Amino acid sequence: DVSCCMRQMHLSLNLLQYLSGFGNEFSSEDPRCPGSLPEGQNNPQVCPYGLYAEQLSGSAFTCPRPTNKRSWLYRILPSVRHKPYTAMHCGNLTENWDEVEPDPNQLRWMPFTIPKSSEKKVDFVTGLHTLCGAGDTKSRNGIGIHMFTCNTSMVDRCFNNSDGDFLIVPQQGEILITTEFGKMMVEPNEICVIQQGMRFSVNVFGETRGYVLEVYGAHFELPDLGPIGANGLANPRDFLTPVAWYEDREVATGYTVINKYQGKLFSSQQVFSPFNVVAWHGNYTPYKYNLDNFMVINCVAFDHADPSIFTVLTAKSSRPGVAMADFVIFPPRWGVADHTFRPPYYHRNCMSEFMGLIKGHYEAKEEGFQPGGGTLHSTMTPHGPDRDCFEKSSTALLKPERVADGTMAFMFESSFSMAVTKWGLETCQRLDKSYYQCWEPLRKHFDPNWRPSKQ
Ligand SMILES: *[C@@H]1O[C@H](CO)[C@@H](O)[C@H](O)[C@H]1NC(C)=O
Ligand SMILES: *[C@@H]1O[C@H](CO)[C@@H](O)[C@H](O)[C@H]1NC(C)=O
Ligand SMILES: CC(=O)N[C@H]1CO[C@H](CO)[C@@H](O)[C@@H]1O
Ligand SMILES: [Fe+2]
Repeated sequence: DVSCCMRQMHLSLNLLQYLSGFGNEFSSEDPRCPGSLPEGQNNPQVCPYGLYAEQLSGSAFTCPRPTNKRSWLYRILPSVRHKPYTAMHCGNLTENWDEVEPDPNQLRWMPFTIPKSSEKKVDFVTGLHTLCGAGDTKSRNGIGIHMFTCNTSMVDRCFNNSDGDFLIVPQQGEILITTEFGKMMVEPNEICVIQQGMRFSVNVFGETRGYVLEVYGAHFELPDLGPIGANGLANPRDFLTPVAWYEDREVATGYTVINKYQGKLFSSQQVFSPFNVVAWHGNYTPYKYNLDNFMVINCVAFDHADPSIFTVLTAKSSRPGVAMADFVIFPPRWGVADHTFRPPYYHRNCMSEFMGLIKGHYEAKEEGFQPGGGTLHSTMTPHGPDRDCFEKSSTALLKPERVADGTMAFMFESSFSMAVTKWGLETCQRLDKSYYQCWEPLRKHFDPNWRPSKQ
């Protein structure tokens, strides 16, 4: 069985990689070709095994060292050997943020529909639907949030995103991602990042759904830890990248490279598999991370720390401390705060907050917010616990308790004020128009005669 064999292969293919810091230079050779990585230089006159050398730059050449990213790929044929790109149908993928009028309301979506293969075959690329976003791929500043729902593997098709990085959050169904750097199996509760310009192809094993956060113009990095110190949150050692894997496969019928460029899709044909990299080295690679490895830090006395303590990865803007987008999770943990209203508090935020649910029940909304669905609370749009949550938690006996067991909710938090697409508001037909009603039953508790009790 193919999927089982892929899974086993994947287990033996992981390497530990470090996301940042001095010496974050890695290399990998396909074990079938020992010595395929040139020694002592990047671009020899003749590469071992008759390979071509090709550099993939993930940052401007002159970026300071901590943000300078590039990898050298040693491949059977260079990427440039392809026919010209032609425009293709973009389906529900868009970067047009003016399709519909702005909508500042709290928005909630029921789980997004996965196509049944009996209806039509939809693969990862055709199954990308843009929900919301802001900014501009051309000026390299912005984000897009997409849902992917698919039921078919990509066959002789790969995707190359010239616009930005994809942070992929599978929610239902594992995905096998073949990249120029090797293969990664990514299961729900794991995430992966495919950075700008890295070609990849997605295999699925059934009905598959997940979320994508795309950022234009920045790469994800680990947040600084400040007073937390050297250890905590997502630790660098838990990020994995694949080892080199190549196929020397000619495709007479044509292999399609789909390029997302300035928000639109283009396709080009070539006669060989693009996964022909025998060896690589550098610090610009795809990677994955298991959310169970997140070391949770939280309040152990009273009140709340801000949700930024749950940041897994951040894509920084040019303003200090302000993210284009943060990827934040709400993992299983202990709640121990004394004399505190423990659930998330009522608030309005200058950032916009998109939330998704991988599994379980989110603590501030036990019903309504379901795995595979989402919510968007836009810039300064008020939100917080529903009435049941407020009443229960205001009178609950406070003792140490487990929070969010069996649950993994996450947030894409962004400094952009995001536009929702026509697909998100209308076409997908998953918008829950009754969402606002969960706050309608909130009632007044104000008592002007209340006095502090004398003790
Ligand atoms: C766009 O989304 C709708 C609803 O989710 C779906 O029915 C339709 O097939 C999609 N269009 C394309 C071209 O994929
Ligand atoms: C992939 O995208 C990069 C830009 O990130 C572009 O330079 C390259 O030509 C593309 N390659 C293919 C084969 O699509
Ligand atoms: C590739 C794949 O797993 N396809 C699945 C798509 O969905 C149908 C049910 O609608 C399954 O039977 C297929 O196995
Ligand atoms: Fe919030």
